[in-house]
Amino acid sequence: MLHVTEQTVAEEPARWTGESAGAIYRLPFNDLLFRAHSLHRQRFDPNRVQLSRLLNIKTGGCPEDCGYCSQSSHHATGLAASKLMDVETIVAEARKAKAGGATRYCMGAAWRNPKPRDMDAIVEIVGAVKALGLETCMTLGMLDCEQADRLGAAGLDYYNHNIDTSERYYPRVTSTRTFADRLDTLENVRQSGMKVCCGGILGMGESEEDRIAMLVTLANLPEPPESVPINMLIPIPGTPLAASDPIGPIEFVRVVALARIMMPTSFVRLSAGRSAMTDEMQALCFFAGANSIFVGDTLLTAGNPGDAADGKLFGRLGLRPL
Ligand code: SAM
Ligand code: DTB
Ligand code: SF4
Repeated sequence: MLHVTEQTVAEEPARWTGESAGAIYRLPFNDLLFRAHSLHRQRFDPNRVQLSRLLNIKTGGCPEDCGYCSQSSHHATGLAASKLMDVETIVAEARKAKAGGATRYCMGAAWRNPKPRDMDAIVEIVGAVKALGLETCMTLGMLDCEQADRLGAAGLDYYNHNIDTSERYYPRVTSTRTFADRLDTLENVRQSGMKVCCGGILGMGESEEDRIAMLVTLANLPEPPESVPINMLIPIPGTPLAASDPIGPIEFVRVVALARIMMPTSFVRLSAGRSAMTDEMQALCFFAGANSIFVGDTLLTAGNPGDAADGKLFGRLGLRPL
C-alpha cells in the first residue's frame, strides 16, 4: 500500500502563516523528515556540508542585555572584555581556518552597533580576509544604511543578524532593542546587496508556536535569508536564560526540517550547541536539511566539538565538506 499521508498537507504557500507552517511542523515525524529530505535533495548534495569558522574580533563589554549572551555587560559571566583585534592577528587566524577546510570566515563583535571610528578598521579587515580567498561574514550589531552600504562596497559577502526568537517572545530575551530594530538592520543589509544570514536560538523557554513564528518571519521576508543559523542555547552561567527549559532533540530536528521546507534554497546551519548534541541528533539534523556547521573548538566564547570530533562524525555519516 502506498503511504501518501505527508502529501495531504497543501503545497507551500507564497506567504506563510503560523497555521500553514504549524500544520507541517506537526506532521508525523517520518512524514516531516521525508518531505524535508526530499526537498533538500532537489537542490543540494545531501552528503556535503558547508564549513564556516568563527572568530570573536571584539570580546565582551556589550551594552545590550541579551539574556543568553556571555558578552553582555549586564550579566556577571566572568568574561574579560577586549578591544577590536588587529588585522594581522585576524588574517593569521583566517589563514588557519582556510587550511582546516573552512570556506566562510565569520567575524563577530560584541557591539550594539559599530561606531563611526570603527568603520575604517572593519573595511580593512574585510579586504584582508577576502584576499585569502575566503567568503566573509560579519556580525557587528545594528547597521544603518550608510554602514551597510560601506560594508557591501568593501566586499563583505554576508551579514549575520539574528531575530533570535518570535516577535512575541523577543522582549523576554532582550530589552535594550526591539524586534523591529532587528528587521530594520536586515532591510539595510538587503538593500546594500550583501547576503543575509539570519536565524535564532532554540531552548530559551519559548513555546512551539514561538519557534514556528520565528521561521514564519524569516521565510516571509521580502527575500528569505541565504543562510539560516539554528542555534541551540548554550547555557552560560550568570546569564538570565541559563536555567531555561532545554529543547528536546526531536523538537529541535522538527524545527530544522521546517526551516528546510519553508526556505528550500537557503543554507540551514546547525550552529551553537553541537557539543551538547549526540552524533545521532546531528545525523537527524543533516537528514532533515541542515547543510552547514561551524567548525573549530570555539564559537565566539563557548565551546564547539572541534576538528577531531567533527572528522569522526563526518566519517561515520559519509559526509564531506562542500
Ligand atoms: N553583537 C552582535 C549581535 O548580537 O548581533 C553579534 C554577536 S551575537 C553573539 C551572534 C548570535 O549568536 C546571537 O544573535 C545569538 O543568536 C547567538 N548566540 C549568542 N550567545 C549564544 C548562546 N549562549 N547560545 C546559543 N546561541 C548564542
Ligand atoms: C549564530 O547564529 N551563531 C554564531 C554566529 N551566528 C555568530 C554564534 C554562536 C555563539 C555561541 C555562544 C558563544 O560562543 O559565546
Ligand atoms: Fe551584545 Fe550580541 Fe551578545 Fe547581544 S548577542 S549582548 S548584542 S554581543
